[in-house]
Amino acid sequence: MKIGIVCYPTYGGSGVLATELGMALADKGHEVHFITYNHPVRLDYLSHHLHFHRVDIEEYPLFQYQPYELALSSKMVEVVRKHNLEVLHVHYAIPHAYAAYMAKEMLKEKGIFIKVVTTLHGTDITLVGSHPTYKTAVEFSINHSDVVTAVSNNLRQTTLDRFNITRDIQVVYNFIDIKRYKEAEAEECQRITLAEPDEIILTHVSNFRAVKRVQDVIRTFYGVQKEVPSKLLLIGEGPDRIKAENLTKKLKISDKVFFLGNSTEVRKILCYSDVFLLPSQTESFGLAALEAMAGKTAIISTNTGGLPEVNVHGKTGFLSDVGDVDDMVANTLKILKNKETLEQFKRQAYEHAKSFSLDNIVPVYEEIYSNCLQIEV
Ligand code: GMT
Repeated sequence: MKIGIVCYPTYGGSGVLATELGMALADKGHEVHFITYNHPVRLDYLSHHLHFHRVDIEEYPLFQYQPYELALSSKMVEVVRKHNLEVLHVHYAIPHAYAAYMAKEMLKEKGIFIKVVTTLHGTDITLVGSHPTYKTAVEFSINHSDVVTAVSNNLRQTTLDRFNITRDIQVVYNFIDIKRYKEAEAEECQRITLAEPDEIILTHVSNFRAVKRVQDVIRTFYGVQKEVPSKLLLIGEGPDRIKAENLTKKLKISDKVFFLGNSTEVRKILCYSDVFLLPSQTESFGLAALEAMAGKTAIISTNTGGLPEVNVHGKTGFLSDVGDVDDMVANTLKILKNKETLEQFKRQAYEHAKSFSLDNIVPVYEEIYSNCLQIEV
């Protein structure tokens, strides 16, 4: 099949998932075209099966805001026509689903009938999408896609609760390529460079937005390091990073906390990790937690959104109420009670991660594409 993938090319979960999906589809022989404003960060190679088309934006003095949707939908039309694409798979509703609808209508005028699959990822529904500024357009573009998927049961239900949806939404969980985690583990895991042999390593990966509650990560670590020798690694960049750094200074734990910035080496860093902290306010799925589980890491997370569908309480880690730092500390210490308990949680996390393996999920998307090609125009 010839598939166009539209996503945010950044470190956010939806862009990561879309990129991994595109690469997996190309590996299976499909022709995949990424259409986005920058080279996706996780796209490590291009081939005759894998292409990238940049959406250029023209600056014009009249525009206070550049009309990205216009540029994107025009680019979609151009790429669909030039490469005879059959399906456009757009990740994150805003503004991708809306731009895809416009592209579809423009193509229809030229006698080309492209199919549009929209995948809802989370904040496009829970935070930004349901805001009155965008709600009407988001609802319209969900209802006018050929197929709509959501990354968890919780996100599907939230979408149905918040919008007037007149169609089905299929749940397709996010996935990981478990083989690549095994490779990262097989390469030498340089744990010793970061911590003493008797020290526990806790990790957090995010884009440091308010929704991630990074200060709860720091506070949880503060409680843990009082009881157990440990280090905290934080990967990512974003608006709350400075606040988090200031909190580590205030709590006098700066020497145990490392801010590593954005990284494309997340898999390698996760191989050091014992416990992953994800105390988010809301999380439709928690791909970062799944990636940590694939790297054999136990999870301490909140019980919000789709997180309970990924992190199984008492098995892969523990769930706490949003903001209940004391409970997160107590749960982390339960996991760190002794070496055997920690190893058991890490093993169970890895085993559970396997059920979200690429080999199980990518065929679901392939089936969705081939089914939607059968939908009458
Ligand atoms: O919140 C992020 O880290 C980025 C955001 C995105 O769309 O780029 O993530 C959302 O999509 C991910 C992939 O499906 C999910 O794993 C995240 O849970 C979701 N984030 C939220 O719901 C806050």
